[in-house]
Amino acid sequence: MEEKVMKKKRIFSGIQPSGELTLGSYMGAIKNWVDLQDAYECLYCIVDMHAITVRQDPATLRRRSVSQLAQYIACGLDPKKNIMFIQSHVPQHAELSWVLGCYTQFGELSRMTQFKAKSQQHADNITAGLFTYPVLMAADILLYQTDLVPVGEDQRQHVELCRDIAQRFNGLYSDTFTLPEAFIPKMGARVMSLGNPESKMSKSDPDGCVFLMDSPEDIMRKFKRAVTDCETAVKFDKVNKAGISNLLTIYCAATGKTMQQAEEEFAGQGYGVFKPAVGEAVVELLRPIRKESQRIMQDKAYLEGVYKEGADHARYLATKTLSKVYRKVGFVAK
Ligand code: AQP
Repeated sequence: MEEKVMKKKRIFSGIQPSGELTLGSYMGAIKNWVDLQDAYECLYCIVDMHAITVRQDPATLRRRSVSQLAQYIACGLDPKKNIMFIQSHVPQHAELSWVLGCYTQFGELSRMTQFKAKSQQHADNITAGLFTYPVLMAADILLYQTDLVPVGEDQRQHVELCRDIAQRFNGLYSDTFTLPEAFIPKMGARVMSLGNPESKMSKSDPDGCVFLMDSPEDIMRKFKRAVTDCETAVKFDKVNKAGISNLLTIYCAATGKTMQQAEEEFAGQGYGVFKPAVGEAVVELLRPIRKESQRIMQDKAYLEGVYKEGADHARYLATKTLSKVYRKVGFVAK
């Protein structure tokens, strides 16, 4: 019997080089990217155009964009299997974003929780780019006819909006875009700040945040200082024990243990034993990533080859979708 060759489904995801990569972005996104790279055709992007929605120092942004690629590879993403590129190298992202912006309502964008949070955080610089960020994100995803978007919980709302925009466009002009689904991990979907377990671990909050490139000493210090509560039991209870629950989640995601196994392991032991144990698990998780990343960063020519080849491939795919969109909305062919 003839075997049917199934086309692999496609994945797109990206992270802004607006700061160093964090344990949150690793557990919420990159770890899953690595797990999915064999079963899917994957595009993993460094979304520098998103990063400038808040002020960046140009030299730092340039350096971070390249070191983020080195860290992606060090985390286990294989450039031979995945298309890895820098967003601004593929101008079709900006072009599709303009078109999709004309099919997105002001009211929809006003409801985005990330916009509300970031416009409070950057009250002196609330730009149109910050407001239309989700439209650019929709363009990133739809440009590649993406099936699956592996992201942390905080990005779910943006993926939902992307689906709404795609559905609206498809409804007006017949099927143009694949409708993407968010892929949110079971463990680590929302890693919380070590300093304030009520808020998300973010690269813009260095005190509560563990960076992939942190030294073992820094990691241990951050975990020993992590905010907990005045009880002693190591138990998962998100409402009453937010700090301990966060540390348990990090421990499970770092070691692959279940919540029950982790609770049993630390039963009867105080936080003085538990907190350093979580720190050590994270140190061991990140040790090879840090070492490999430092090694790859020495080879600038290799990194340049990866992002240039990635952008060539991405542009080829993106052009197909963009031409279709331009035709459908009524632009005259070149
Ligand atoms: N704390 C987190 N827990 C789980 N997943 C997380 N992600 C980020 N933080 C956590 C996921 O990682 C990807 C990073 O996306 P991003 O850097 O482009 O956007 P972000 O969510 O705005 O990142 P930060 O760290 O919060 O940046 P700042 O401080 O600049 O606002 C996404 O898939 C996200 O879900």
